[in-house]
Amino acid sequence: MNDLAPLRLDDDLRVLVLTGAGVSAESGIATFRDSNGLWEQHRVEDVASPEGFARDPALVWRFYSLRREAAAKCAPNPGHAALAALEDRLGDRFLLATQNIDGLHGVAGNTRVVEMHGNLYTTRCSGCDRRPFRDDSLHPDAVPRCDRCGSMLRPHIVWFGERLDPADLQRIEDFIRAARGHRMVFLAAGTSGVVYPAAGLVDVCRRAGAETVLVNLEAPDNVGAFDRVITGRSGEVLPALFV
Ligand code: BJW
Ligand code: ZN
Repeated sequence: MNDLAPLRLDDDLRVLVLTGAGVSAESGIATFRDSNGLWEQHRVEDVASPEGFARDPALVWRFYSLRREAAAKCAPNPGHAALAALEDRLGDRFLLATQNIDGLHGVAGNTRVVEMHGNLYTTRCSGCDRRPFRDDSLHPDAVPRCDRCGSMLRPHIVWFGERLDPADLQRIEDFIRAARGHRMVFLAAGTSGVVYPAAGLVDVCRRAGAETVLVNLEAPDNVGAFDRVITGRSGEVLPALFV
């Protein structure tokens, strides 16, 4: 049964939030494991993997161009706003780790954000070490090239089989370590709990003594790891969760 009791905010509280595609669903952005994980008959793994990019980079750029175009029309929803308000109240006692690449947490006002899987509007070179750069250009037909070295450009996104940025993981680990000895809540919202290492954060936080809370439309794979499970839409549950 749903336990809708709000979480009490006190001066000792540290909150690590993990969000997934479900949090952006009410903004009109499709979740991953909708449509049986297919995109125009392609498995998502094929358009979001280094092997897929090597095989057909134009297809991958079409996929991400359409997603850039679609996400640009979307705005944060009340779930995003609730997390921005929570950061306002907690300051450095708050960290948001998101698997989403749509940037909507930043638009909503969150600044303490780790974009674990990259950013839809950032591009990098597959050949040289120029810094990843902000880029909202669309490439539905041809693969863009680096104007420094001529190699193919690619979205700055962590695909399957790719390593997450160690600095991002370190930032999350540091937050958890600093929260030891304090009251800590790990709150996951809108994620199916199948993609690692994000799906393992709940266990890491449990071991560090956190209370673990999940807000999701349905019970995901790792539901057993949570102390509290609230099934519902994040845009409706999150605004009522903190007092
Ligand atoms: C709502 C809602 C509403 C709907 N309100 N809720 C350990 C075990 C097994 C496998 C592995 C392992 N460790 C690593 C792996 C391999 C792999 C992996 O996890 N595979 C699994 C699928 C089995 N992981 C990796 O490859 C990662 N890399 C890695 O581990 O590297 C190691 C390494 C070391 C040394 C050298 C080299 C490598 C990288 C993972 C990157 C994932 N990237 C993607 C795609 C790119 C981003 C993009 O294009 O957008 O990121 S995959 C895709 O899944 C995307 C998402 O961020 C991610 C998570 O999905 P999410 O957010 O959970 O969405 P959904 O759709 O699955 O779920 C939405 C949920 O919301 C549902 O439950 C709905 O019910 C709910 N919902 N509306 C509330 N309104
Ligand atoms: Zn280059």
